[in-house]
Amino acid sequence: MAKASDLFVKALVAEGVSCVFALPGEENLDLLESLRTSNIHLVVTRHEQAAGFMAATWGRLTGLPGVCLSTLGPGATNFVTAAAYAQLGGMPMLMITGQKPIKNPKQGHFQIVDVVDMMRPLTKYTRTIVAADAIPARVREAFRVARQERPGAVHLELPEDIARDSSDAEPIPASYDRRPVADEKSIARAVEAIERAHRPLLMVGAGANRKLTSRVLRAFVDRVGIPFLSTQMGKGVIDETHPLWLGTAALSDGDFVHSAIDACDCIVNVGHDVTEKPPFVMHGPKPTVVHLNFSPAEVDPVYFPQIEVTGDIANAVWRIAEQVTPQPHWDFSYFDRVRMALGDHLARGADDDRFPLFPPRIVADVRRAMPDDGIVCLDNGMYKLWFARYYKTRQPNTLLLDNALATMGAGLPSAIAAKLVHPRRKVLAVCGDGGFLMNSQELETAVRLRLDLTVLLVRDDAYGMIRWKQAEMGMANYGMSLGNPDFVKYAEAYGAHGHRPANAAELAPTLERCLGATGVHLIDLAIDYSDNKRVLGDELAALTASL
Ligand SMILES: Cc1ncc(C[n+]2csc(CCOP(=O)(O)OP(=O)(O)O)c2C)c(N)n1
Ligand SMILES: [Mg+2]
Repeated sequence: MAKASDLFVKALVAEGVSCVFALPGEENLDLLESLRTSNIHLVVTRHEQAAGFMAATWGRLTGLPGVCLSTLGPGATNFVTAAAYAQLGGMPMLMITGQKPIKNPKQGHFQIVDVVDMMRPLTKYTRTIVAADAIPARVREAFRVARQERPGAVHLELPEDIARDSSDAEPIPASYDRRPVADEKSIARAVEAIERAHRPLLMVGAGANRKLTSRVLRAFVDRVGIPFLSTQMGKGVIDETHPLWLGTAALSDGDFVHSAIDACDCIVNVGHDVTEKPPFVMHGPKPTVVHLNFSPAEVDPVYFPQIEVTGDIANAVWRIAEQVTPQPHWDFSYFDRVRMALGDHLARGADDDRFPLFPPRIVADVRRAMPDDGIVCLDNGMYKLWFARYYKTRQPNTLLLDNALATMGAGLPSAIAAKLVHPRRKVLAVCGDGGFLMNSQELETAVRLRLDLTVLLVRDDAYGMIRWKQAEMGMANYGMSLGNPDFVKYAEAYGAHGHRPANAAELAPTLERCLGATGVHLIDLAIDYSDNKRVLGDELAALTASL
């Protein structure tokens, strides 16, 4: 007979778990003891939300569910935002929470929240483990469901008396399983729609960033010659320095990508689903939208594709590429103009030397400092739009951003997880002064783990993104200004290194130095958002109208 908590850990190991992000409580102590004697790396964090963001990012980057652990009640409620982050972002993640004894409770309702029910709308699967013998099946099912397309969050509650029980059950091995492939008739329909169109376009969404689709998509574009654009979470699947790149749907409207979409008559939408902010809004029968994804399209007032190709993306793209014959009636001349105008526009501001810094200059300096496989992890704020629009992403999952829950606070935790998954790659978190302070305590975790990591903190002393929206809506500037600590001293108090460029020219060498050094570095960088409206609003509207 084995102790139930040992069996639980054995089942985790059988699923390939090598790291657990945790903020333990007394209800987890048996499980913790079983983890102590396993080969699993325990990463203790300073907030459960951060542990959850890390586990979700682990899942996002590896495809294997990331695992996080918390106590009952307050620990579990702190997981809620991370659960939504994983669920909406399509990131496989398992949350394990403790619970008081269920067979013989002795403390009334102290700290008791119905965690399983609380997790129901935020997860694909949530269960209490009520018997030690049930552990193998529950763990296997949780992992199977978390990984299955579309991936997401799952939750298991392990009460302390069950954890202390014993069982002679063994973990259930994973079955041999392949993703189903699309039906030949749906492929034929897609091919026909593409060939019949005059101006077909390819759109790459988040789902394409989850699996190994990069090579086939690139081959599709090269062979068929159709221009492509991407959603924010689809960035990097095809190298954005490719000559057929038409940009990223970073803004809601009025950008060059939207002109291209308005002009096209067929969009092959690969890996997109409605949890990501819509890259385009469907109004009627034009354009023909071919939804190509692991799962069928969820119909929404703004998304109701006419053709669905459901099945493994890579396989479907490869088969379509084999069958599509480039057509003499295809006319990409308008898209060529869009591409030229976009290229000109993106180059503007890259060497602007104002201080505080102009966002395109920051993006340009970061791009020059980061190797192609370096990972930039964004929190949520105004700079996300600038990065999504300007940062030419060259490899899959090298610009991690959240355009699904779009929560603040995930920048630093996701960078910590990215560094743990890819210890040899350069990792840079980019955070606003608002979002950074939501989980800045994790600087301690990064320092304790001896990670080599840089945080670029763009400081406008405000909730800049909302201030921008407020101005766009013609409202008075109100309720957005912030005071801030001295971030250099703040970093140093954690045992990290603080830097504060004093002019635009100092940013590039500071980035270079931090990314090349060991340890945790924070760059406190003053940013100037005063041109948001001019560049992203008025200027773009005029330019796109004149195409
Ligand atoms: C958890 C959470 N709270 C609130 C919001 C709404 N929100 C989006 S961006 C933003 C401001 C972000 O400020 P900051 O991090 O300083 O970035 P900035 O826009 O100033 O560059 C807010 C409040 C959110 N997305 N997530
Ligand atoms: Mg700010």
